[in-house]
Amino acid sequence: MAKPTIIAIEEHYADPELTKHFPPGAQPGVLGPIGKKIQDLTDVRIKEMDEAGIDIQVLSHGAPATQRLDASVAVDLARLVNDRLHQTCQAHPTRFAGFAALPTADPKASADELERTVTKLGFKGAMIHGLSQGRFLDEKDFWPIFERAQALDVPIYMHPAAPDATVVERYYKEYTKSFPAILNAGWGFTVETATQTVRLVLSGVFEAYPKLKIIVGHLGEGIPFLLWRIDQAMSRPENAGLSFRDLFCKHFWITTSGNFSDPALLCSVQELGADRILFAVDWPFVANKPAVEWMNRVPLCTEDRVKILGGNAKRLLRM
Ligand code: GRE
Ligand code: ZN
Repeated sequence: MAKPTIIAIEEHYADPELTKHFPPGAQPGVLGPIGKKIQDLTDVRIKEMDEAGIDIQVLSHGAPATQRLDASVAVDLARLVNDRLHQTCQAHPTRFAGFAALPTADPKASADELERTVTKLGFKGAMIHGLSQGRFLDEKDFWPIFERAQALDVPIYMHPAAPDATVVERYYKEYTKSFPAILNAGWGFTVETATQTVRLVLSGVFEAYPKLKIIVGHLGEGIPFLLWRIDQAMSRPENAGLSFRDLFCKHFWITTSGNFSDPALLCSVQELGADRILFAVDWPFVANKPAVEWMNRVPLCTEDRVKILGGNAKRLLRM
């Protein structure tokens, strides 16, 4: 059988024009060996893609991108950063595609920037990282972004970012020194993004925008495993109201980023179906090769494996 096309869709880069606006320590990935890789857009990146057999990376800025910046800075900066990402994609059109950074402090400007990057630059959607200046995405002020995403028929990728400072203080501080990853990949990212997911479903945004598409990484941030219990506790079917499971399964796509677990994948396939699962690595925080090697031995039929590796991305992102 011919090698299936492999498209990885949560693959980060860092633009120095943006990272210089981060407070020190706000992005775990800009220092050290990972920092070197995340800023590389050609050499190590393409070499490591080739070594693993990854054909295309859909590039997104690393967390927290423009989510913690004031509108006075973020609107122009997002435009600049997206234009620079577009240049990278144009230099390697067979290897890279892009997700936009949005200046969420200004929701209307974010909707306009989403439209500009999709219609003029060929971007595949946008990625939003955690809270926007402390505010949850389900607040109605942000709905113009979802309205435009639906109109353009592109997904919004809800990526984690570090928990709010009050959460760090109350829930994690005793362990952050010995286990800094408790704030990100180890636990904090998961809780943060699962919470945003639950809030989004409860908010009514999917009733308002019935064709809205949302992507979450890390095999759904635990939601597939917990779906029965969440649905049992919070659905309101008695008056034709919310069915949590129906809304989640209708509006969400999940990726394999940084979570190469057979039991978690099989649970996700059972809840959402193989059409809703897309391959991602989370490079450079996670290595490419183990991700592809894992996919090559997952206990799924070839047809499903090929869909997850690239077929579903081709359809969802129109590639
Ligand atoms: C990320 O995906 O953005 C990320 C971090 C820090 C640690 C792990 C990780 O920013 O996946
Ligand atoms: Zn990531």
